[in-house]
Amino acid sequence: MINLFQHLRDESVDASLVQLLESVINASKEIAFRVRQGALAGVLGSTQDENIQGETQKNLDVISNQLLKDLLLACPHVRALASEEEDTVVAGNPQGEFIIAFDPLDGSSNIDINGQIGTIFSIYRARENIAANDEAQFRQQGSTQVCAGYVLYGPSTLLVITIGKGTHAFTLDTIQGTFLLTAKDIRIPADTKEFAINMSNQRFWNETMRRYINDLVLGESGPRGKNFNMRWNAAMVGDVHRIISRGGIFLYPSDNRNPKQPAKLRLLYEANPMALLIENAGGKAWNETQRILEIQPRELHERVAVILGSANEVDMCLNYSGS
Ligand code: AFP
Repeated sequence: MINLFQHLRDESVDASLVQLLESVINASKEIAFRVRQGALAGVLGSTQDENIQGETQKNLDVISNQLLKDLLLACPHVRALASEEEDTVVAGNPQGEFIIAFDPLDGSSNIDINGQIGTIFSIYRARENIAANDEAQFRQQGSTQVCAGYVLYGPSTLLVITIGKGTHAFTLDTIQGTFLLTAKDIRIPADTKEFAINMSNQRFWNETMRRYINDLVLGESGPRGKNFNMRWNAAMVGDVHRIISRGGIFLYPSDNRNPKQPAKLRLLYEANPMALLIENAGGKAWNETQRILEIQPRELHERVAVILGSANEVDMCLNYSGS
């Protein structure tokens, strides 16, 4: 098996991008160690603080964010970084070629129950003639990402990454401390019988989404004519990995719980990187009206509806009549 950096060399990846990825990988290995230690490392539980999202920060959120910031700001190729746990953009080297956005620990509500959690990252080329700490650096459509990936801290620690040509998975060899290529050019089946959604929000969805999901639940006794299974990890990184592994559709639709916040998932460091990974594995990723990678970002922490996964099922959902 070849390791990540041999793979990147084989793919002729830009040396400065490789060095940036080394910073991400080194931080993720530190995070993986602490996740495995759990209570023994004193990383569980919550802080007294809230992030800009209004969410209580878990100790591991803060630790993971700091680990990534320290290593990324020490990398000369990082001009700026944005994080779910940082209110604003953090400037790096003004001559850095890249900017990076990340969710340091996606699935925080799973930390204290030993559930699946992960780090999601998204890398763009820096924009010239814009200050390193200007949010405008990150107002780039997801289709311009040069690299996107996640590290899933599960029974094994996995890196799933795309650098434009295909989506590949690497497994951390904890003895050697290296990520080894374990799945190359992953392809997501176009059809599926598995969906992922938080059903407790059903009364808040629009009528079409309620009918689409209801018909999945009706299975072979309803208009779909086949039975479906449901999974919900409460960590996008875990649900997306299942879809990358065996197909499915993941939905976090808009809802009317809070008119000021009709959507939950963040465009910059959740929806966009996952959309690139999914599309480069043959899947589709839309909000309710357009391809996620074509959304023009406006705010650093803006939120979008997400419908992604097996291409034919995403199409079915987006064009649902239910007749
Ligand atoms: P946390 O990181 O706050 O746990 O949120 C995780 C997440 O952003 C995404 O990873 C999940 O798919 C989604 O929220 C779960 O949302 P619900 O808790 O509303 O099901």
